[in-house]
Amino acid sequence: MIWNERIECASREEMKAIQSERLVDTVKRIYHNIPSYRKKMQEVGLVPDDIRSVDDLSKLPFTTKQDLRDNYPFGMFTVPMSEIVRVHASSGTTGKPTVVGYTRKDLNTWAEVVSRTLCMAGVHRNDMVQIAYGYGLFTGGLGLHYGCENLGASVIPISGGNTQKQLQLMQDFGTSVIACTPSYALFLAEAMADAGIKTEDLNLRVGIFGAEPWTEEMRREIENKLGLKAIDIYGLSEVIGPGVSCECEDQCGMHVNEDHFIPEIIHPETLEPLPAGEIGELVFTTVTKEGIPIIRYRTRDLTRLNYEKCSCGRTLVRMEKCKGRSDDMLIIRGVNVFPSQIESVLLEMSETEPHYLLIVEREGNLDSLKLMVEVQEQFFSDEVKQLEVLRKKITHNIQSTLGISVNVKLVEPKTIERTAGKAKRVIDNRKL
Ligand code: DLL
Repeated sequence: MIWNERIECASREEMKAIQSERLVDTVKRIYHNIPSYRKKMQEVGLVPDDIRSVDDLSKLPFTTKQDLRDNYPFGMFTVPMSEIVRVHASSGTTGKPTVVGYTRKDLNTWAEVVSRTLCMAGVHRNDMVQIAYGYGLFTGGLGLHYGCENLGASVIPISGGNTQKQLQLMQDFGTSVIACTPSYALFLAEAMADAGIKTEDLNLRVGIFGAEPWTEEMRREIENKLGLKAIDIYGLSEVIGPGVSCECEDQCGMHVNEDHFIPEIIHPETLEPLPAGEIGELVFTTVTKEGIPIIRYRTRDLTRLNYEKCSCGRTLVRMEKCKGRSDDMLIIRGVNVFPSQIESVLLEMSETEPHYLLIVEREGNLDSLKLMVEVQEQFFSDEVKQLEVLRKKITHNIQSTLGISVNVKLVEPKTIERTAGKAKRVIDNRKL
């Protein structure tokens, strides 16, 4: 089923009843099949019968990326390998990748939640969807792929990169939906401008952008440059992949598919659950997965939840755009800095491009932050004085918004490395 009114517009009581029944079953399966999680429950004196409804969720121990690494590769799977029909893996910045496995039923669930999200975003069976997320171990490409097919749309499985080909197919095939990371969307826009292609030459209507944090300013920029509605889609491989949540056409928060994935917000340090509306770390419990069900997975993503009914009519809880991660937050001389805040400052200025790199160094005991940012072609002049004025302006704007001083270096357009996947925005050279 694609548009599922019974679930997407359920009352809170109805949703809690569905979640509770599924949670009780999941906890039993995990307890009996995953020794490491059973041990965690035993350590806090819990048995499966103690969990009777979602109200008991907060009694359960958390799961982290480290748990998946410690059980690498398949130690967290709850079914025999003969039941697993697909594996994906997420590359971490350190250590071994985290591996996840899907049964046939899991793949069906995944296709269903992705098609549900596409439907929310206004995609339909007459659309031509160009999937420029990477295909492979990353969940982006194949996750979107099967969701689109399930919806009945036409899929162009081009994968990431190969920008000229992307533009060619967009024109020749009349692509109406593009799915890729928001940073790649900007890169495509840049390549379009270089090739003299205008938005009117294309048939784009919707963009399904996710897999990395992006700001409202970036949304506006992408919408203007590509001539489409930019929709935020969220997910993580440990939970299922893309399709955990997604914005509807009203673009006011991402509806979580909470009949499958129960969200909670916790304080990232005390780990206590926070009341609805407060910003904290997002935690997910899957309640329908078979291959690798997961309990209270700490995503490290910072956001807040809104349980009010949406203007679109859906009651599925909404999560706000991610504010960054509890672990990519930089602390520069005591000030918490999110790369997205710097991005917002840059995007408010007409002279800069949204391509930047933050480099953190430690000299003695002092942290310093360097920002390399691309200047728009027309502002990049050989006149040192003009560039110095711009450099001072950026430094000032960041100082007044974030309260930190930053050493700004202006670079020519297109000198910061582009990727077809997730953009790397921070290099932290501190040995902390
Ligand atoms: O990035 C799955 C995905 C693919 C989502 C395509 C959306 C589109 P992982 O590689 O496991 O999975 O990375 C998950 O990426 O914990 C967030 O930090 C970040 N992330 C994903 N979507 C968003 C988003 C895929 N819309 C990690 N906004 C997550 C902000 C996002 N961050």
